[in-house]
Amino acid sequence: MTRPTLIGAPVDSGQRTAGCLMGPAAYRVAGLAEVLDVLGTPALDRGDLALPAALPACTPHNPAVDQLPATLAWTDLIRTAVEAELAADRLPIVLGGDHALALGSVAGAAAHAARVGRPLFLLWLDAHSDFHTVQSTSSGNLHGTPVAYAAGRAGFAPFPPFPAPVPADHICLFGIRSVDPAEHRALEACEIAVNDMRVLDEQGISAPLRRFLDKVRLAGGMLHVSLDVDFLDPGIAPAVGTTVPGGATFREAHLVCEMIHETGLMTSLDLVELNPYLDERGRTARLMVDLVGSLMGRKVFDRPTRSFS
Ligand code: 4U7
Ligand code: MN
Ligand code: MN
Ligand code: MN
Repeated sequence: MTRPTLIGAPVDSGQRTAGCLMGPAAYRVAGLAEVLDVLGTPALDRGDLALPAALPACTPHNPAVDQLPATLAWTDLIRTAVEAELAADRLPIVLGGDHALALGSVAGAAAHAARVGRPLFLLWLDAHSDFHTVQSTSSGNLHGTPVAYAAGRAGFAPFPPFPAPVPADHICLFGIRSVDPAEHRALEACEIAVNDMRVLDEQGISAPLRRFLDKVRLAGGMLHVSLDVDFLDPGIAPAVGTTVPGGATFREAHLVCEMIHETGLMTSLDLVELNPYLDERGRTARLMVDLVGSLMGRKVFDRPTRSFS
């Protein structure tokens, strides 16, 4: 198993509810490193990335956009950090921080995948589709844009062009239950798999996920997993600024993580949107750490690994 590296990314420029910058510390307090030790995959902890004192001066064409200079600087830092870990044959786990950090992490994964000539696939576990562009966002919160950036959509000036856009049929949105009209129109015009909660209610978690993981395996792909806390039902994961009712249950979330582990396909991971200031005695941070345990191989019983074909 590839050794994990923890990259603290206390990004809070992608939205306006203060607190996400406490995320990396909360994961450490909740025992993330210890869980990985017990699983026999100890992590290298690189500490937290930090923004330079001077940020690039830039003004967006869309006046609604908030904190663009900081998000541009984070994107560059995180892209470089993720790409370096993948090049060193390690599994980067980015500890957020809000979801704007995925503008950088997916770019790093895509740059690496292009360099080694492997296709990149993206599994987006989220209540939201995050398919706005810098141009289309009306809230101005850039944590709602990373899927569109990864897909190579236009409307991202002044961000650098995405290194190697992820083809739409390599992207799987999972757990979706909040999509803005502009995102809806754009998603209808492309081949991205939108597994909204209606699909998961009808088909369960495992069939749609297995379809996607099979595709990744058959293509010999790399798999970037981006786990937004609001994928989970707010009843079990209250520490998030953008709660949406009707999310994944405790067991559904663990099953997703266990299935991903069984395939051995995951090559990079984001943990995003945890806002410890909104938590109840650390329960959301602990749940996220437990889910990483499942992603990295914790199970109650060892079963022979099934092949998903
Ligand atoms: B998250 C939203 F309007 N679509 O653009 C927006 F509903 O990373 C929410 O998934 C974005 O939490 C949520 O502001 C971004 C809103
Ligand atoms: Mn998100
Ligand atoms: Mn979300
Ligand atoms: Mn959010």
